[in-house]
Amino acid sequence: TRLTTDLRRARERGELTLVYQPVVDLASGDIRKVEALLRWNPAGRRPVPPDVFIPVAEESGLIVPIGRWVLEQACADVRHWHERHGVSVTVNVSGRQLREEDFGDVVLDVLARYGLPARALVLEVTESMLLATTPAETARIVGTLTRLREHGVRIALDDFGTGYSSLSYLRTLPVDILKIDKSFTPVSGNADHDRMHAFTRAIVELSAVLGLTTIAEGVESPEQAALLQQMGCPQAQGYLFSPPVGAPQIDGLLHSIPWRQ
Ligand code: G
Ligand code: G
Ligand code: MN
Ligand code: NA
Repeated sequence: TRLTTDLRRARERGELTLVYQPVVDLASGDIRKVEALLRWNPAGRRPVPPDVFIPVAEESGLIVPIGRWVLEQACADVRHWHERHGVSVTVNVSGRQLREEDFGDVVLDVLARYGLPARALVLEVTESMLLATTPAETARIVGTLTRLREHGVRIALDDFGTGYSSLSYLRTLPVDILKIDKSFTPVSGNADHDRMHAFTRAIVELSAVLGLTTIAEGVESPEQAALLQQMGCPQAQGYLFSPPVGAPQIDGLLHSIPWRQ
């Protein structure tokens, strides 16, 4: 398709960029991580949203070279943030990338070339990436993630709560961090909100019992942040703190955190 052809040239034309969204420690307000999110601004056209071009990139296989570029750029950008502020970068990874034979080597090579400790990198995977895999492929993905984890790279399970069998994947996958999908972030005023709060609380407690770090996504109000903190959720991201922004703006936020003033 036209989109695939254009996406194939996007990287060499410099049309791909990364923006970063802070992940905040709810108790202190400190920025602990930044999530790298890919953007595509084709010349002379409106930006194409990620939920449109990521699936195209996955189906065409272009996510493999694009994903390598994302990893490279994210590691280049986080170096300074990690040295000065102890901040890690979280990078979204598609099943297609994880199924590549050399994925583990590629990640370790990028870390080595930038002189980055493995701790500076978090890989975000989803439950849905395992939906269409054979048992052999699943075993290989688990093997790759386990190897990276032994080096100190952390693994986050993204969009938790939206998949089909969250608990079985949580048992299968080697995971350090659980990201609660924004549809579970408590909303006050919702007629059903006591019931929703019970779900959110149960996920936070499950995560804690398993020894995982919990991150709530889509936090937009101080009330939501307070409620999540009461539930025992340590970290959050969302428009309350910052939308995804360019690397220079992250530098600014790290030097003066507006929500802490
Ligand atoms: O802001 P938001 O619209 O950026 O992102 C939508 C979704 O697109 C994210 O939740 C994520 O699943 C996906 N996405 C964003 N950046 C990347 C990326 O670099 N790689 C992959 N595989 N997915 C990404
Ligand atoms: O990787 P993932 O699919 O979880 O990406 C998160 C998506 O959520 C991105 O598209 C990001 O732009 C978006 N997002 C980030 N913060 C908020 C928020 O506070 N509210 C809403 N509705 N969306 C958010
Ligand atoms: Mn994500
Ligand atoms: Na998510």
